[in-house]
Amino acid sequence: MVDNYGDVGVCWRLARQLATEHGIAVRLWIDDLKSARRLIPSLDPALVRQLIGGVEILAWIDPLPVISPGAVVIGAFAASLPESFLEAMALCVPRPAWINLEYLSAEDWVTGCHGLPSPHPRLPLVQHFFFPGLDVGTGGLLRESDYDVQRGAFSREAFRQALELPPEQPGERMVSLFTYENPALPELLELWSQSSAPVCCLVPEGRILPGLAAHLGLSGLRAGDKILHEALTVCVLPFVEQARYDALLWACDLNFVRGEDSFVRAQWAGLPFVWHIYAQEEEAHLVKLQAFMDRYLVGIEPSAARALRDFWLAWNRGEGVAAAWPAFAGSLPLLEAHGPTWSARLQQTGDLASNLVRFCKVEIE
Ligand code: TRH
Repeated sequence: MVDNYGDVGVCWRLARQLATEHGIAVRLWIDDLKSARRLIPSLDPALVRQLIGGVEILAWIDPLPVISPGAVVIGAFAASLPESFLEAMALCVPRPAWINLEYLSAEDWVTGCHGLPSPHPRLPLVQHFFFPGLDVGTGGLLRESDYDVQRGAFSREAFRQALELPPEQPGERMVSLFTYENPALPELLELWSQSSAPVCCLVPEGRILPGLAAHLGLSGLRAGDKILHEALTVCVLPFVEQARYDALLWACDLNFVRGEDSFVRAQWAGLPFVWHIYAQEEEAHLVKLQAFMDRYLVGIEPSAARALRDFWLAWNRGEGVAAAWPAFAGSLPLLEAHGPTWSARLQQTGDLASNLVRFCKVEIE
């Protein structure tokens, strides 16, 4: 992790779910406890071992302490396991199930690669690829079994009060902005400032604050700041514990999300969203972005589909955002209606943690 939280975010979410919903003893090795503390505020980065939320969290230090491997070993996001640990795995009887948990992609090849074995070149170990995904035949997406209960208990009014947000104005659109730095940000903010309907933009503390402050003519911004700029109100929110991030999505009419985990949570929220994908070399990410849009937009009225494609591409390229906004804003009611249909479709794949447990118990000998 380098000022990104997706990797630890997915691992922490999965670990908690395996522990609390499946009753599994989970050890989570993290190589950057300081960054992880942003999502897990009770974490003490000075401790090499601690128990939080039913999960044993261990500092991934070099050399790794001698420890007997669990029945299942998951290397997430291409993490290479230390040689000494692999050797300990090879000596286990029976040998642990060894999973390589991959990044999420909506590309077609994922279904064909999900579950494939990959023997270790030297040791008697076989690693299996486990791909999150959108379709039946992939590992699915992480979704807690009590998600609907949590959502049902959510009150937008209580959320506003807890954050001491200004009272809702008639016709106001509430937007969350959790995104990477973007040269198009000033353009979008200017558009919202000039819009006929008020826009309340909730920005979690993070890397876009300097750019945002510069646009607003301020030397800096911090959690709690509320700035009124014509029709736009910008409210800076504290970065909250991971389990509380969903509430921000539920509270808003439109969510800007990024990376992997917040992108998935926006889909469960079933509300219109804009995905800022994590940039890769040679624009490989744009292929992934297109693959997702192709799936997500099936069944949507063509003009709304076109509006979403244009706006998402403009946002990800960092240009043409103002030109693409009016049509996108106009299509939000259709996208709002589409959200629950999409979320229901995703649920047909089953949740990733349950799929993973079944895969380890049933499909790996
Ligand atoms: O932080 P990210 O950009 O993570 C990225 C991507 O996952 C990318 O694929 C990966 O390769 C790179 O990290 C290293 O975005 P993401 O995935 O949405 O993760 C953010 C996490 O932060 C997510 O779990 C939600 C959580 N979060 C909170 O816990 N509290 C908050 O207040 C906010 C705004 C987010």
